[in-house]
Amino acid sequence: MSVATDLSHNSNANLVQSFQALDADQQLALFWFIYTEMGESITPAAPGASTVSPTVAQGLYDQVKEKSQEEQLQIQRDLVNRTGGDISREYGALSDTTKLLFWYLLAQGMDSTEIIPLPEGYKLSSSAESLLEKIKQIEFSEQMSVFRDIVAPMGVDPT
Ligand code: 45D
Repeated sequence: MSVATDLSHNSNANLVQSFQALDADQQLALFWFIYTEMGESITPAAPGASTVSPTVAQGLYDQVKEKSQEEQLQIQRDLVNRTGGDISREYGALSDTTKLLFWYLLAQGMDSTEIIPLPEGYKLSSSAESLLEKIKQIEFSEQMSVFRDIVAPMGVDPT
């Protein structure tokens, strides 16, 4: 591995750790701001090009969509906190890429008002804000690997 790759790997691991050090609400809020920043650069990959299961991600999303706004928020807090019930366990069984697609669907659901939105005027903490700036500066492919590492351990191991 080249020195450059190695360095970027280390700093990406730091970004993931800094993200995980935030409380659950700040993680959710930061993740939302990331989505609003990069939303347009996310182009759904060609089906079959990866280990993503669009139907599975959609099925889990549809279950969340049916819940009340309060429950939708609780479900997402549970995922971040690695607690919770059925949804957290079903989430835990997904591949990392499918987890990422599921979060993407949730964010789109917030856009379309199927999912509880951020409160009006909600502000990031300064540490979340500075993390957002750092994440904006790395390349798309690195962002993807950071996000994958962030969403991978969320939820509850179903086994
Ligand atoms: O009241 O097609 C707070 C792949 C405060 C491949 C709150 C891909 C209190 C296949 C907690 C803030 C999977 C790689 C409320 C595509 C309060 C493919 C609520 C790429 C209400 C497209 C906060 C996918 C809430 C990618 C509800 C790159 C926050 C996906 C919710 C990237 C935040 C997805 C959410 C990202 C954030 C998703 C749902 C960045 C989601 C971010």
